[in-house]
Amino acid sequence: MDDNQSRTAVIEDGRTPSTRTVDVLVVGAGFAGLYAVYKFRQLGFTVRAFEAGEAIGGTWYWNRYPGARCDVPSLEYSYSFSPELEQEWEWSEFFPAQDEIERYLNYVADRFDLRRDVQLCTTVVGMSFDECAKTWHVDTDLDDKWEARFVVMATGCLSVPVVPKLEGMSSFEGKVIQTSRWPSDVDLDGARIALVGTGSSGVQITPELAQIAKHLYVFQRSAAFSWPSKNAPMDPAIQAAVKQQYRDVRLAQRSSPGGVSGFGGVPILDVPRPDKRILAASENELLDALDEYGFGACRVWDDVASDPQANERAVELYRQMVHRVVTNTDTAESLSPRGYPIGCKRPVLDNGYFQAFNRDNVTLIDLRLEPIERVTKAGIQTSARHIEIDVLVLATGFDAMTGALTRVDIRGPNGQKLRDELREGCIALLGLQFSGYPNLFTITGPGSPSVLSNMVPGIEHHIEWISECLVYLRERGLKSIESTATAQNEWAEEVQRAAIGTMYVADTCNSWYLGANIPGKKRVFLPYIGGFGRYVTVCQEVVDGGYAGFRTS
Ligand code: N01
Repeated sequence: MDDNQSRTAVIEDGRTPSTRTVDVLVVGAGFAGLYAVYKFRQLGFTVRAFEAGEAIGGTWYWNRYPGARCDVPSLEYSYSFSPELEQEWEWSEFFPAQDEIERYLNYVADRFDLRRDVQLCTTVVGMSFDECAKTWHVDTDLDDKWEARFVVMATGCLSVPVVPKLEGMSSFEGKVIQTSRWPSDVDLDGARIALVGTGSSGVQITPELAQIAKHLYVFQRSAAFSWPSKNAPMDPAIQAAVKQQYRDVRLAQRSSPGGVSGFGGVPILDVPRPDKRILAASENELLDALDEYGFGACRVWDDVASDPQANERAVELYRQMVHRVVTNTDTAESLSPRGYPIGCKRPVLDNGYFQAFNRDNVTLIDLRLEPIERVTKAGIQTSARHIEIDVLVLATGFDAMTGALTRVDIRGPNGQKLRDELREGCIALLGLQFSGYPNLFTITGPGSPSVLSNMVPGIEHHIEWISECLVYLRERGLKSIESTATAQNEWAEEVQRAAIGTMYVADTCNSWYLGANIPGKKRVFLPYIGGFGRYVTVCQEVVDGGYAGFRTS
């Protein structure tokens, strides 16, 4: 890179220049943004990360609601870039809770002196590409201006919350809290709480709120498929064994479908067995499976993931299990999923979700039977009754995978807006770069395995791929790289093709993977389901082919 100028232009002496310049500008300071700072700096690039939050951590800073927990084993949901870090950090549980992950990320930030290149409380609002200078002009909400040869959007897949438009909400005199913007200082002991939403966040928070609320009302639009997490305190022997073989663990992650090695002996979920077909099973076999596997009984059959009839039989098994656990028959019936298959939405892992409905202070409101009419100043009016509450908790999801990109006004060389193309269902080449937007990279963007795999190895892989690419450009005196429209379209077709035949795209499936929770968002399957290992191979082939599908200049 010819930019001696850009290496020195970050003014640290208190003067405020009109425009400040770095080689790589990173948006976000969660798992991805922090590693980006580390990696680009290590390679000699100047780097600056902007983070909207008051602290680092991304997802694990914002989602501090009671019960927030990762559904990937801690020993695998961790950085691999530093063998020393791997040895130093001790995980206390198999599935880490939010506060432990947040502590880990803060430890990493200090351990590698990352904070000096992270600017908190700063939202990137827009950017445009200067074709002549091959540079991005970036604006923040602080009105300062930055120039960067490269921009890396480390903005997360689930970072822009959806707030439902409930009539009368502004008149409510109690507290409204989103799970994804949970305040650190709220005390809900003895409160009457309404919870709207029963996806992963709603399911995780339910048993926690049940323990502290005077009364908890759970407003459910669709019943969730959730499985007991089987979380447990970390077994020190397992932790020590994994630490001894971390290099093998990491290699196995990068060649596995889901970015998880399976080392570490964590009992995750019961998995399909090639010899078991639910359509061939007798009623007695089904009952035996329920006795043996509980909620996992619906998952052990080989035909459930691909055959809609088999899937419906598995759903019926799941419903039977709900009725076994939940004592009130009407509540159990409402909590029994209907109308969409297992494997359509992200599986939820819980810690006592269904059991919470057996408590006297928990009531399920089935919105299919009793819709919300409006929020009042003292509570919620449904079609059947008025429910007085002190607090309204919204666990209503995210504008997934593209929301954080559409929120920023990103304009390419001809003034075209990325948000317009995303609305049309545009998918990035390898989930890494959009045609027409040179030198702009997305971490775990639409078209990457991302949310279908372990995010941390995915993030590390992307940042390493990008940094190798930047070094490639620097060594050849090249100033820009951009995916071609042809390669991008071919990849977008591959992403859709890979999902065909799965329950993710079944006619009856409406999920955030498909953008179905956002009115007007085009129905496109956004993540790549072909497997993380296969994806890593494809990315390497692109590099080996001299960045095949990309144009450099
Ligand atoms: O969001 P969701 P989430 N009125 O979209 C309901 C990750 N995550 O935050 O299904 C009434 O899944 C909506 O109803 P319906 C994980 O990848 C991981 O829970 O659309 N209800 C649904 O029940 C996860 O998949 C972890 O009918 C309304 C809920 O709100 C992803 O984040 C923990 C409504 C939204 O569920 C998103 O999970 C937490 C309305 N107007 C999150 N609008 C772990 O690692 C929406 N809903 C374990």
